[in-house]
Amino acid sequence: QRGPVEVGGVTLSNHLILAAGVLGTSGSSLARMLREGAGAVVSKSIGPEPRTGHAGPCLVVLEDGVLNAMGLPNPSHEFKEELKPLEGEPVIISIFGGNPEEFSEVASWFANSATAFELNVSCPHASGYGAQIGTNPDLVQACTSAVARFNKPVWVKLTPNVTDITLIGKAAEDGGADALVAINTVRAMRISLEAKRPVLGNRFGGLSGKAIFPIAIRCVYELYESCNIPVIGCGGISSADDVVEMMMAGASAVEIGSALRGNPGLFREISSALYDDNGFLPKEIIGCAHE
Ligand code: RRO
Repeated sequence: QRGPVEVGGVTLSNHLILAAGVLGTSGSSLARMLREGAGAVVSKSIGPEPRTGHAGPCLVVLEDGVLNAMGLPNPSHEFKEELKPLEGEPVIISIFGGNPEEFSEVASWFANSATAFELNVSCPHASGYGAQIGTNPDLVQACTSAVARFNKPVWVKLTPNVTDITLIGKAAEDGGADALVAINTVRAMRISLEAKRPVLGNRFGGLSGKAIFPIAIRCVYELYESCNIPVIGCGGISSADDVVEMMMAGASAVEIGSALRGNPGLFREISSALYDDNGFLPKEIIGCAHE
């Protein structure tokens, strides 16, 4: 059904969600994506201190994807101001911290304004944050339960940069997560032949876009088999066929990011191809590839 649908404690007006990072830095860009047909929106990740991010180049567009090392730029608690015009809208606040106490502090600032939280334990290139937490099941569980006590739905966004993503998914579930989001970007780098140095200022970064779609499908498939909470698919989705494939792997909804670059009308485009005339999805596709 086109909507409303309930996934991970959140009522979505359709299955297509704006992914964190892309177009989520201001209230006005989040509002625009809702107007463009997103079923819900996720903010750029907000942390315990304001950050300006890494020195550039921070983002390089490749043939089949996007390489970024933004460096978690965010206005910290000041982001609250951006949310005032969005009251009542489905806005999921992505948050990060270096330990459970920091996750809890950041969550407390948005406990009244957020529809739900998405815990970013998966940034592939930020020292002290992200992967250091997201590769450690005990820390993932502790950060999740620290935020779960605010009585808002908690989604946990996982990194693909681990040997067994299901161990991390189960830890988030044990911590009280309402849904898993898979995947954040894949740790990657490119080197410029002319400059003879890495193309990103930070040297390493995260790869998103079409290139990582098969990795995301594999991760969603594995999580669907191993965990008992909904999985939200993210990573390289750019068409209705991609959404259907992600749902066959086990996704209850999807997040879209890189493909929106230069195509803000994509939510409507995908919706009109995905749903039938009565607003329904192809029947019983979620998880059907497991039968
Ligand atoms: O800001 C970033 O550099 C960044 C983050 Br927080 C993340 O979670 N994933 C990513 O690819 N980049």
